[in-house]
Amino acid sequence: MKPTFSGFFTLNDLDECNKKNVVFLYGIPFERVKTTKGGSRKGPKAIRRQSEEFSGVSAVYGASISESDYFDLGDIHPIKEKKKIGQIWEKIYELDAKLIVLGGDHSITFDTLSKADYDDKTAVIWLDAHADLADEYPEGVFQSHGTVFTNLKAKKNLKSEQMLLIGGHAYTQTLGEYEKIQSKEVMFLSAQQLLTNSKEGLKFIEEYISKFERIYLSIDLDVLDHSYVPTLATSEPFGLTPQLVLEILSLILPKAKYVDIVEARFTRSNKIVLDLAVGFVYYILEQWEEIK
Ligand SMILES: [Mn+2]
Repeated sequence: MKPTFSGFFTLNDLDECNKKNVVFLYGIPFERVKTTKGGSRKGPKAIRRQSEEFSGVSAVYGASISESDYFDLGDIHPIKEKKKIGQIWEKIYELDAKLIVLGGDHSITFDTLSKADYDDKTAVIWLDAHADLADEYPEGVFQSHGTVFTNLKAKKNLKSEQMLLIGGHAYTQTLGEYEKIQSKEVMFLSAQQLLTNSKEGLKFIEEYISKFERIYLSIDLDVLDHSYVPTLATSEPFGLTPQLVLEILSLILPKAKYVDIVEARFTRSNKIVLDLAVGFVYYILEQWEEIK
């Protein structure tokens, strides 16, 4: 049997759910072009399995998960089931629901967020070591984990102010991306700014969020320092601590409608990244419970 995220009910038929304010979760076990070590496609299954081992009662977590409001929709194929993603969004807007998506590599963010609704009060925030703002990556490839936010900005006609990259610390893979950040094609708060003066950094995030009503949030686990997530395909030194990520999340989550967690590549001997991913999911649920 396929594992369900612990605390969630399996929901095979969307029409069966008519409850307001619920949380949906699905996985996209998918990697597009790979220039780096593969394996993030195994994330959804492994994270669900790890959720069964995880202690939700700790100094960080209360035991307040109310399981009747959480529904696991299983895994979705981003190309063959494009239509289904659109239908899920319709349901989410109808029920005032929220969505958590487990990747997959970072390209899967585009599969879901390109089907979402946007207005002037909507912002896209991504936590990431890199900008993912290439026009093509690798050369000749226009849809990959390196081009996600270029594609989303163009497709949805988003303004520079509507896009914020947080925690970049190796933030370019190409010179073009560096120029885009320099010329403020998106807003940017680096890992170094946050680590040097976290008070200032968190204040910047708080002020940014106050201008918006709805946030779509993408967490690339490589925003964490290399030492926490050495198994990732593209982890980098001088990144954020888990504690700082939690503090950032607590500011963003009250307005977040969507959160994805991507690039959870692990090895047989090191599965720490799976615990971090599960921990973030429970933290997200707790923060959302508080604003109900
Ligand atoms: Mn990324």
